[in-house]
Amino acid sequence: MTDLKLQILKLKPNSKGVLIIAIILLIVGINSIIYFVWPKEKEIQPVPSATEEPVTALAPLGEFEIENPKMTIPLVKAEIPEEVIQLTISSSGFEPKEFTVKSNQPISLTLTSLDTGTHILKFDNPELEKIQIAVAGTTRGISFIAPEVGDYVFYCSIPGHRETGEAGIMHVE
Ligand SMILES: [Cu+2]
Repeated sequence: MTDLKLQILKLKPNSKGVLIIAIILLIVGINSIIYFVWPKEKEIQPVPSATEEPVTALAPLGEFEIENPKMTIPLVKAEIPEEVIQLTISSSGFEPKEFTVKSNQPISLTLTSLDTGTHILKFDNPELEKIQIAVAGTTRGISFIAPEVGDYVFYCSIPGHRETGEAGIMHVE
């Protein structure tokens, strides 16, 4: 009997010890999860936004950034694809003065100046403020997504040019 009591007495501190060890292991385990897993998730989160690539579309003049259309370098007129809407400009105005495109489709415009003066094609609509082609005896182009259905007035922004007839209308249908 005394031997059994001694054994129980010996056991009790042992089982307490096991419980304490188990609690310590549990705390260490939870801390490890918080330390190793949580910060990693936080580090991963900003990565996609930092490497986000601009959304592009394909137009007759090639790939372009939808949110940031840019005027091309000077182009060789003979190499411009057929699907491109080609305008000319001189002191007597744009030619053609009107053209039609389809809404929400990628389109390309080129502008060729027939004289040596500078001409800059711009649109009245603030939605199209990024669409500009500046030429001086050259041909340049720009690609963009055609806006909603409607008529959009374009003009030459060199002072005095609009007043002498350098203006036209882009019909979007
Ligand atoms: Cu002009």
